[in-house]
Amino acid sequence: HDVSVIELEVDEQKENGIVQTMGGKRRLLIIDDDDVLRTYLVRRLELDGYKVDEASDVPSAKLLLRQQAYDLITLDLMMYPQSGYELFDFLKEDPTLKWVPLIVLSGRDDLSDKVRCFHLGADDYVTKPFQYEELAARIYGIVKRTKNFEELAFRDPLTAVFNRRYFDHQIQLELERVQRYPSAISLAFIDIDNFKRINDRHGHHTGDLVLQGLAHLLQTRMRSTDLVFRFGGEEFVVVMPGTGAEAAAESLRALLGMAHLQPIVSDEGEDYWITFSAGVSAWHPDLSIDEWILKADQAMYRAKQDGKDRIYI
Ligand code: GH3
Ligand code: MG
Ligand code: MG
Ligand code: MG
Repeated sequence: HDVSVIELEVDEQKENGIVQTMGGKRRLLIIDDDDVLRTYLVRRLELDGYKVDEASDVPSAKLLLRQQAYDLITLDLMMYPQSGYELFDFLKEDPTLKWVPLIVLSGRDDLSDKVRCFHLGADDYVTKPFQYEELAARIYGIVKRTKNFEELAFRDPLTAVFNRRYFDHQIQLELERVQRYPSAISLAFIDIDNFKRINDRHGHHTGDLVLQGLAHLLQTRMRSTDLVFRFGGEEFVVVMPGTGAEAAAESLRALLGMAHLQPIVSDEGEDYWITFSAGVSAWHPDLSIDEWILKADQAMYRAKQDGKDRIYI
């Protein structure tokens, strides 16, 4: 059997100090028909803190990819009866798999294979034999970059809370969860009162600080399982899993009480105070997502009409 992996001497590894592990379990899929290599890779990667699944051919890889989300795939090209190339089309056609990072791990050192794989969407190409440490470093780098990128795409740059795009994505998952494991879930629509006046009197920069201040208050004072989103200008949405409407309204009233007691932001010796109005609605099985959001929005609107600075259900 040819040796696909060049093993570094153990002390060499230590001296180099290059073995980096990934915080939080990331899940990898190793697709290779070489049993020895695959088993070796799975063992090393698991020791480095990854969860690792393996497939020895394209059909079983497809099966796994349909059942499980992966943070990265390594793909062998020469496999039987279907070559690794046959997986590219499968990945490309599925919107949930299209962006999964992929490293080709192949014995083929041809320029044409490399060029073809990158055109097909591979993120990296490593030729066998390879050193484990180099592959691990490449996996680490790609997974980290992908995570940073996803993180950026889902956050509002001004306040660092989640953005509306992430809300659309996450609310779907939250609802699927409560449909499967029934429990309460509430949503609050929050809108700062007279925010335009803050901008007009003190300038846009102060307005921005106020938005950051409220985002911080929401992020730090709500439960850690609550999700905070900036929905638009001075509107925030909080999703509260496991919380009924009354309890949700109560925790927002407590927050409004804090805003009454202390300025939302102090900047260069100036204190800025705000109040906000909020509408809360609990989900129930007859409500679509849009109806659920609308209910909270309408409750917020009533709170505004009745004089602001209050929370309605
Ligand atoms: P109400 O009490 O009825 O909610 O009135 P309001 O003044 O808070 O609401 P309105 O919707 O009239 O004004 C919202 C303002 O928010 C208008 C817009 O200029 C400002 N705004 C939106 N996005 C930002 C932002 O990112 N930074 C700052 N500083 N202002 C913003
Ligand atoms: Mg092979
Ligand atoms: Mg508004
Ligand atoms: Mg407002």
